[in-house]
Amino acid sequence: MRVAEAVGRALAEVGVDHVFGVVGSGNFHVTNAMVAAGARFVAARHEGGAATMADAYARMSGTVAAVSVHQGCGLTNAMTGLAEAAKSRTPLVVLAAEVTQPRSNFYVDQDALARSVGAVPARIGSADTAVADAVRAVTTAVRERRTVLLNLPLDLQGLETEAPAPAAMPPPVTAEPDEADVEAMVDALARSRRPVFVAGRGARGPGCRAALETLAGSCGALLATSAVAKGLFHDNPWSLDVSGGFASPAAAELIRGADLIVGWGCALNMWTMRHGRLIGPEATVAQVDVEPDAIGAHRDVDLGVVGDVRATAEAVGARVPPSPGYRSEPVLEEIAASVRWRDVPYADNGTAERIDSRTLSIALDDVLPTERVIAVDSGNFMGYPSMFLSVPDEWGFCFTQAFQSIGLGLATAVGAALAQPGRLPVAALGDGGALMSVAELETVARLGLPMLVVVYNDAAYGAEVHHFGPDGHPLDTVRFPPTDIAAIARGFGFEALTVRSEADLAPVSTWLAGDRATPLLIDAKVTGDEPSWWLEEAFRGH
Ligand SMILES: Cc1ncc(C[n+]2csc(CCOP(=O)(O)OP(=O)(O)O)c2C)c(N)n1
Ligand SMILES: [Mg+2]
Repeated sequence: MRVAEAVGRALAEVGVDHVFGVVGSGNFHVTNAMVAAGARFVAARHEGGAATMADAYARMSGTVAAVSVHQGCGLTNAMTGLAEAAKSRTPLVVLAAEVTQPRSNFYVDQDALARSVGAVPARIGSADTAVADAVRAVTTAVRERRTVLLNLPLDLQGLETEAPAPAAMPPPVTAEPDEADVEAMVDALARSRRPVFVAGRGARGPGCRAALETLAGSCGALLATSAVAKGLFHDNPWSLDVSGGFASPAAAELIRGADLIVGWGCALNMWTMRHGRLIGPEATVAQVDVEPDAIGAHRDVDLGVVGDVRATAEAVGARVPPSPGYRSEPVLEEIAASVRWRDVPYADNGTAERIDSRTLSIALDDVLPTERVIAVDSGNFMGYPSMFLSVPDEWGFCFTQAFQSIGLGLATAVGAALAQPGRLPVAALGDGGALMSVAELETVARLGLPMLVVVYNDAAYGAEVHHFGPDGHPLDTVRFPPTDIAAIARGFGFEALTVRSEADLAPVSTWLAGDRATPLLIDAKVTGDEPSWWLEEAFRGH
């Protein structure tokens, strides 16, 4: 068997069952070998799309995924999505063909590219070690939660190899917390009268939700998440939804009232903590993370516990003395009445030509089925779909914003849709991000995904308009003539609507009631005269 074939087969055999990519000569054989061994190949129309589809697939399935790209330019096209994945510690294996002759047109220093975005460079070193090298790349991706670039040198790909059966991956290791740290956390919780838990990406693992809810129930903690873990405590009556810039005024006030904030698998970064403004002057801050380097990386913490979220929550839960803590009847009532953004009164700023983004989002929240998975692009608009559309659990929200890139939302929705096929996938995009990634509309239509794409179209890079407009700067570089995105979508095979008022949304119900064999795009002409609340908040922080 040839090296390329042996590598592809080994990857599929150790469990990489989805591979996203754009196939060229250099990755043709390895990709086909994965397909022959049972993996599903998803053709994207741009490698940037492929990388983000794989990232979202891995996040929303809780597994590892692969990206397959051509040498050089295939990899450079994927780099923005790979930076996002690497920063988010998504387990990904990127199969990249590689030329080793510096005079080749395709030459680029692929190791340097990987390192520059925080991915781990790896390589098939020889025909003899090919399978072991491939399995090692998957092991690193899964065990260390890394994005691994596995280079496949072209001059090795055609060599013969024995292709031994791949070794099984070593079993996962649970990071048990230190006894003394558990004791310190028990003490901190026992002393606290108003604890708030903020759960992050590290709390999305098996059993974490139950362990945290049980512990929070014992010590009377209120529950919140970072944006990437939105949905984790969805139906818990003590849930404040997302902490940080996205939080509603009532949620922010309750978090600010905490005397102890515990980040569980959560960086407690400037977004989640509003540059520290959600931490009251008297509050103690604790953080639990499997990685020692993560503790205190974004802010000083009074107590750091190195350990797995579930193992730590269970160990602490076994000893913490029961207390009502922050939980009282008035707090429960306040959460029920005013934590959801859609319950916060607002003055609708819609016109005959344009719909208010809040009105649009609330109307969609009412009509869309509960079983949904929402992917959100970047921009001024992003808070509306993130906070006005509810999601059933942590598998219902995919937030690829670690690199703050626009243009990743649509591909995110594709990966999420494939990982959660029982749910309605919703891609919420700005017009800027939608047009940047427009090629993947073809992928959505070709795959027959039952997707709803909502474009919050203000004919502008609204984030920039609101950033610079108030200071009187010229805005011609960030404003655009109107674009008929509905017509563009029809060209790709979508059904499409132009929406200027709530009444224009009526056909959405008809589409939902049908077989959804054709995806639907809503080109919502939204008002663009006000910055969203979270953007204003973010500017204040800088
Ligand atoms: C790849 C990339 N390029 C540029 C930016 C800077 N940027 C941030 S938001 C934004 C505007 C996005 O416009 P749109 O998608 O229409 O959303 P809106 O802000 O109008 O709601 C831009 C250009 C970025 N974050 N990422
Ligand atoms: Mg816009």
